[in-house]
Amino acid sequence: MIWLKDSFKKAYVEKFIEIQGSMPNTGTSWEKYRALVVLIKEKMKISQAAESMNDSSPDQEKQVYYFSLEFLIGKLLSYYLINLGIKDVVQEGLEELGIDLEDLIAEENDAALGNGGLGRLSACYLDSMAFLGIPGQGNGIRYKYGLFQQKIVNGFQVELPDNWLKNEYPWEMRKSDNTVVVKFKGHVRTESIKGKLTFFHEDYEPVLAVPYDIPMLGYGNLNRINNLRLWSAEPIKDDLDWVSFNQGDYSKAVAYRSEVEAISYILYPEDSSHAGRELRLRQEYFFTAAGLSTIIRYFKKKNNSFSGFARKVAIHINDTHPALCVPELMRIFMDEEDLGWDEAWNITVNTISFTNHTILPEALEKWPVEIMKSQCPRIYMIIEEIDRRYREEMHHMHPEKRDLIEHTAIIRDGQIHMAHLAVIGSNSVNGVAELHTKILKTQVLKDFYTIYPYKFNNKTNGVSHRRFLLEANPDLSRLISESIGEDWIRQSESLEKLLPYTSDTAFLEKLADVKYHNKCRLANYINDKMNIQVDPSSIFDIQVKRIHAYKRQLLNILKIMDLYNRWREDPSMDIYPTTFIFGGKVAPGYQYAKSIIKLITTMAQRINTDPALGGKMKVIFLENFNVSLAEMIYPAADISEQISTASQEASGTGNMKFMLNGAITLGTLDGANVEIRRAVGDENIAIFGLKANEVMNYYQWGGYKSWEEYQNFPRLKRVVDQLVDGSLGSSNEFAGIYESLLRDNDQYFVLKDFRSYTDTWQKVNLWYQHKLSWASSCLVNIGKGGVFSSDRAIKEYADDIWHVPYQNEIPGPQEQSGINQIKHAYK
Ligand code: 26V
Repeated sequence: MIWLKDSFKKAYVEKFIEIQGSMPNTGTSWEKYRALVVLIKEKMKISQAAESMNDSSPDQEKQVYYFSLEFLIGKLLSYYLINLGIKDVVQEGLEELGIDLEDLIAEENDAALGNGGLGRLSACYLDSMAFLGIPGQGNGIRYKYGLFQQKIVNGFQVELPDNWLKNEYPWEMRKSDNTVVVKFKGHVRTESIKGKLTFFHEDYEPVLAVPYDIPMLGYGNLNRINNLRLWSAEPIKDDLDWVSFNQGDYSKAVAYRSEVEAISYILYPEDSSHAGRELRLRQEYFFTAAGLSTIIRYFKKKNNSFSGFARKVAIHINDTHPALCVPELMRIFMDEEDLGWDEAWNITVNTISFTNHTILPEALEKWPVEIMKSQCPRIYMIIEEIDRRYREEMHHMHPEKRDLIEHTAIIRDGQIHMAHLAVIGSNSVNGVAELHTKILKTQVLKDFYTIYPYKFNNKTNGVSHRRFLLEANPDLSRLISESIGEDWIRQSESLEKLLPYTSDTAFLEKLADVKYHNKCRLANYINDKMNIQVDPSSIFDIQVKRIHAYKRQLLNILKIMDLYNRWREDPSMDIYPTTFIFGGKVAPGYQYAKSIIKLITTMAQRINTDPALGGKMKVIFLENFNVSLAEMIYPAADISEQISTASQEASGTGNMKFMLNGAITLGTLDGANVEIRRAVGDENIAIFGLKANEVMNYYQWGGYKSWEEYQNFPRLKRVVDQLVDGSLGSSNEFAGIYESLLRDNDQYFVLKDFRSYTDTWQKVNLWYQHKLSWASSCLVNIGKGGVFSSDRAIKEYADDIWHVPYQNEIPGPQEQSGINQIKHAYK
């Protein structure tokens, strides 16, 4: 190993000198970080180039393109060092140069080009595709500003811009040569040329789409480095000339420039309500059109007819945000490649597949016809034609079902229904957990399910167990590998080999030690950031996720208020000391959820400073929850709060990350919690509350009276009253919450589930005190967590939807070519 370390040191020092013109010890941490990234990136490029030289066969492998407006990738350096198998060597080598790798890792900005679960899922899926050797490329937007950074000031959320590109982002590579023009606005002129209707898009506004590629490197697989291609919008070079030539107006030139730059300026921070903003539509068309042009260009290099397109290309659309892929692909085939409608339509549908991620009606995308028509006139014409043909076909097949046609049409009441476009224009429609898929089939998309039953399928979400366990929890990973070997890193299901240890006291004690250590790490962080001491031997009861009414952070804080009331009444109450931890961002305009943060921080202030409690309870709101913080939080959790109103959380993925780190889920039977319960068994999870069918029956038929719950349970009445009776201060800050619960009849059944939630929490609290039984259940959760790896999910997508092969075997040490190759590169 010495040779490797020495050659790394030599290469690193040379690279540093080449970039900075000085020795590393004179540089800043940022400069040292950048030199390391550039060095690694170059080694990857060498291997990529070698790989493409091998790819001379005329028969191109099928490519998967994952279109998503969000990729929440987090930091890459430390993770890639692990994937390359060189973290230890690099760490030691740098240490000998007087450099602490941790300082360099700290320099990297989290790439936060996503809001939450949906964006992180796309990042996990790219990770697994690279690991499994699937040629899978991501396609998205290079937002200049990612998800806002959250500060808590006087207990309120304040948003700060996330200027993540301020210092340059050394992982990305600008590919100016692959720039394309995306056309907005203007008019379509139709002309019959040799008997064929031909369409000319004229007076359009040209927008340059410039791609930046970020390499996606999977564990031990340097042979397959995929790309995340992110597009940046720029005005055409001679924009002044262009605009003044066309419009003769200088102020228009200025307006043009800023309108163009707005497209990739910032990520929309809403993830649960569709506002129908023009700029958002421009973002959607922009990255869709740019991404498709890359696909077509690459395809044409290798093929001379489009007949085999769907066999060589799979395009996946992550939610409806890229659904304009359907009409845009049609446009390219017909207007640019001269295919007829029927052939173009066949290829389009056979190429595109679609994942739905939410049933919240307010999140379903609908675009006013007028906006679509003015921004994308040719696309609008094609959507109209798809709609017309769909209606005609349905009328032909089901002449008696006029309602069915109206319910499923794409254009209705002056709006374009993007989910309908996505379902009609794709060959596969999947939900993200069993329950969610069932709700899609029987409620939200039930009419489509009767028309196209064969399109519907379930793909339960998965998470990268290498990022959220191997990287995030090194102590647990070591303990696992020492006991069952390292297979689990490549084959997550091997974690099941841990199950025999559930009765091994010595092992369970080690497991508890690891957890304690991780809790100390988080406790230190809390102390450093907030100057609050929390006891690492207390229970860490954690809820981290976006703040939203349906996720019911409110239920959690009402539980804490109730506990605090009871403790003050009876200080001898037998409850094990607990630290309640929250984290998560709120969309800036979502006032209700902002008042939930204020309620949490108000209670935290009160409880944390109450000397009479003797530290039995602490409440922490961790600001700026992001991927890096998540990696510290999951390993430190005892209780994972997954308490959404049943039926509302499509899947959840935090639930899986907690589970893999040995936390016990306290949750409703919602999303993937249903499958987690099935995997671990009733005795290793704590389930409470209404079931999805009960909730949906109430929604459909009524019959719920939140007032009665309030009246009939004094402990509940007391906490609800405290929201407005002055106990929490004189302002009427929480009146909105109070009204949502009583006047608006508690849409998310917080009051209805309060009793079973607090009872179940109390049982969990008692259970924790039986250390061995608890640790044994934690271990069952880890052992059964393997099925929730994104490797499993991606294999299912590859088998059932994309029809692409993947590497499934565990290579022996000599076959781990990626690692061997990089070692070779360093020689
Ligand atoms: C919707 C909208 C509406 C317009 C404004 C911007 C915007 C941005 C994102 C979305 C999509 C929301 C859907 C979503 O995030 N679903 C979550 O997907 C996770 C991954 O499948 C899943 O685990 C969560 O349960 C689900 O809520």
